[in-house]
Amino acid sequence: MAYDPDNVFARILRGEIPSRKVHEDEHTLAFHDINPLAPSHILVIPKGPYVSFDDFSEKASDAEIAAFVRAVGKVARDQGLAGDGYRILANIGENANQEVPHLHVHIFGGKRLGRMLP
Ligand code: DGP
Repeated sequence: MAYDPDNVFARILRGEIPSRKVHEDEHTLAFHDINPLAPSHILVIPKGPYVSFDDFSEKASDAEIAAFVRAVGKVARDQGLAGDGYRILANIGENANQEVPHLHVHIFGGKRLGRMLP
């Protein structure tokens, strides 16, 4: 799938849509999900134009991948989630019901989460 430069997260990256940011660095941005499913529900996205984890894992530079992984861990720690635990999740494509075609990892925490089954 070609990257759609007008998807909602591209617009957040360009500052056209507001977001509640919790982290930003050269390669990544993290912000609160607009429709939180847990007391803490943060989305971490790369700044580059990647539709999903599928093309990110293939095309992103080592620096982008490292920054992204580091950002996910840092955001979880900064939100105070590391002690009690949390969940990270990425939906990829149709079978996973990915809604926004820009890679995002969800961080869920702040409560005892249900078991995740397909
Ligand atoms: P997914 O189903 O994995 O593609 O999740 C997309 C998530 O994006 C969903 O939890 C809601 C969130 N979302 C959609 N539009 C916006 C928005 O404009 N701002 C923010 N902060 N989150 C959004």
